[in-house]
This record gives sequence, C-alpha cells and structure tokens, in this order.
Amino acid sequence: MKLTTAGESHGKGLFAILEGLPAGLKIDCGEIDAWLARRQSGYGRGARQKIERDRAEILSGVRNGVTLGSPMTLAVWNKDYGNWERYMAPEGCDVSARTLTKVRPGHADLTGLKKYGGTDARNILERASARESAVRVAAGAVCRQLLAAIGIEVSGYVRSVGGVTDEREYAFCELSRRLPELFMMDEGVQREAMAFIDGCAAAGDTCGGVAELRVKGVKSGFGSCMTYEEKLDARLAAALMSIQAVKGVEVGAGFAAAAARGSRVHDEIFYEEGRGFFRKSNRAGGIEGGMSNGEELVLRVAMKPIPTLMQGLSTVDVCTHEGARAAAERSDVCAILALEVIAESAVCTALAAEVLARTGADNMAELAERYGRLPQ
Ligand code: EPS
Repeated sequence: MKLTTAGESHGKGLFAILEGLPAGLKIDCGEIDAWLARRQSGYGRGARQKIERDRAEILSGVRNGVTLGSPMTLAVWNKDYGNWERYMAPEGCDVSARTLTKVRPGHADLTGLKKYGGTDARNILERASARESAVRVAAGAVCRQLLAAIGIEVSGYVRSVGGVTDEREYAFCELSRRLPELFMMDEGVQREAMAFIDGCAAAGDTCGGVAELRVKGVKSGFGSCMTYEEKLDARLAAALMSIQAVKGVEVGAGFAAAAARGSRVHDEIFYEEGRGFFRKSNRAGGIEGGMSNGEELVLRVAMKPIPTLMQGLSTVDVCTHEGARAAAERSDVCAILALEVIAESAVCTALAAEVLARTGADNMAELAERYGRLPQ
C-alpha cells in the first residue's frame, strides 16, 4: 500500500491517494472527520484553525461505504482558499502580492529557494506547511479502520510541552482518559504546560514537546532482521520523521537505554505452559532485531517549536540582502496535540502498509484469515 499526498496550504485543498487498500473495508466517514477535528484542536493553536472546519470528501475507491480495492482519493478542501484564490489560483493570479522574502529561520523558506529557485518563499512554504498533515490524518484514519478490523489499536498522549514533562508511565487502557486541552494525562502537569504556552504566547514565541505513541495487537515478525531497509523500527522512524517539525524519534527506552547497563535494559524472557513466551518489562518498545516481538509498540516523537514566531527572529531579506525580522502574519504557539494526532496517523499508515505487504491480502476476508494465522 502506498500513500501520496498533494496540495498547498492556501490552495484549493489537500489530497491523498491510498493505493493498494484491500476491497471490503467498511469506511466510517464520521470517524475520519472526528480525527480531522482532533488535529485542529488543542491549547495553543493559531487563528487558521478558526477559519477551517476540516472534513474529508471521498472522491474514489469507495462504493456505498465499502472499499473497492481501487485507489482511494480523499480531499480536504481549504476554506481559506476563498481569501487566497487571487494569489494562489493555478492560472491568472497575482503572484506579486503576498510574497515572502524575509525568510524564517527553521522553516523550509531559504533552503527551498536555493533548491527550487526564485525569491518568493511563498512557492516553498505553501507545500512545506504543516497544513499538509490534515490529509495525512484523513488517510491515517482509513488505515486505522483497517487495523482495527484485525485487532490492532493505536493510541498515545502528550508527555511534555517545552520542558514541562510528565514522568509517569501509563497502561494502554488508561490513555483513553487523556485530557482534551493538550492530550496530557495529568491535570497538574497539564496546567503547568498551559501556563508555559501562555508565557510563550505573551512573548510572541513558540514551543514544542514530546508525544508518546503506543500500539496494541501487533503480532510478532513484522519488519526484518535480514534486510536492513525492512527493519520495522527504521520504517516507523521514517514515517514519524517525515512529519513537519519532528526532530527526534525514540523506540522504547530510546536514548535513556544508552545511559544504563545492559542488565537494566533488555527484557528478560520467561515461559509458562498455556501462556507461552512472555516478558515482565518492555524497554525494547516491542521491537527486537528490527522485528515486532509481540509486545506493545512504544515510540516517542519530539517536535521542535514551530518556526513562525510573532516576535520574528533575525534574518535577511532575500531580495535586498538587508537584515530584517522574519515574516509572521499569524502563528501557532504550540501544536503538540496536533502532532500527537498526526503521529498516530503516520503510525497507522505505516503499519497498514506492513500488514498488507506481509499478508498480500486483496480483500478484508483474506486479511483477517491470513493475519489470524500469524504467530503471536
Ligand atoms: C496549519 C495551517 C497553517 C499553520 C500551520 C499548520 O496555516 P497558516 O499558514 O494559514 O497560518 O497554522 O502551519 C505551520 C505550522 C507552518 O509552519 O507552516 C494546519 O492546518 O495545521
């Protein structure tokens, strides 16, 4: 299965084509829209989310609520296009207005201009913008429905905002009570995180954070220890690193494992009649030798602060070469809740691709039967 996305932040809309979905998957459109709404929510989001009411329109691949096995096209139309048509239309628009030449440090603006040419970073930022993630979330919601049909569940929560961190560990079943404002688990920590965001907003600044993702129900043997590009951790890390503003990914104990002794890191193996092999810990994050080992998958994603700052960092105008403050019309102060939703979606899409590649299923009955036969 392959996902391709297209679309610009202030263009007509954002589009996704999911190729290789099996036939017979029941699609719940309300669920897709619910994930889109979650992506738009969260404390610290900017003014753009007050304009948009993201909804997915299915343009192909589904008949009467069921996939056909043909490429599925999803569209998320940009309401803001109404305000931008005269600067963004594919033909006959005014490209001399709404130019961006005071390139933003941390954004794709300057490097994109060097690579693609020109002096108007609008041509770069329109695609580099995290607005693209809306349609990835729509596609991820479809993949989540496929995974749910074979008992795989993806969840997560926000562990830190700026330097405010929740150090507790949570069981998968507890994650359903994550708090709506920031998807944090602890009210006290979340209150502190919200105050941190308020401080950033007052200073015209931004902040990032860390989300933890968990996956239940993945059987052993996904990925490979034989060919390195097929390693499951490499595939999941690539899916997560492809999200705008992500600067780091950890699997299981991650970077902390490097500071501990092996005897405190590796998950010892036990066996009981009827239960089979089991572990009492999961510091490997469910992946050993590049393969799922049947335990829960545990991944952490670090998001840098969004690079559009209302205070504007020092930069250079690419036309005049004079010093300037970087461009800013509006900004998200913190989009960590959105990142959590996008990261879950990326994991859903990457895992659906793995499941379909391993089972080779063309329809959902085949998928259920073949997945069911795999070892735990
Ligand atoms: C986003 C829409 C964008 C930004 C944000 C994500 O809207 P606009 O550029 O019109 O304000 O709010 O994009 C960025 C963080 C970025 O760096 O470009 C969205 O829908 O998620």
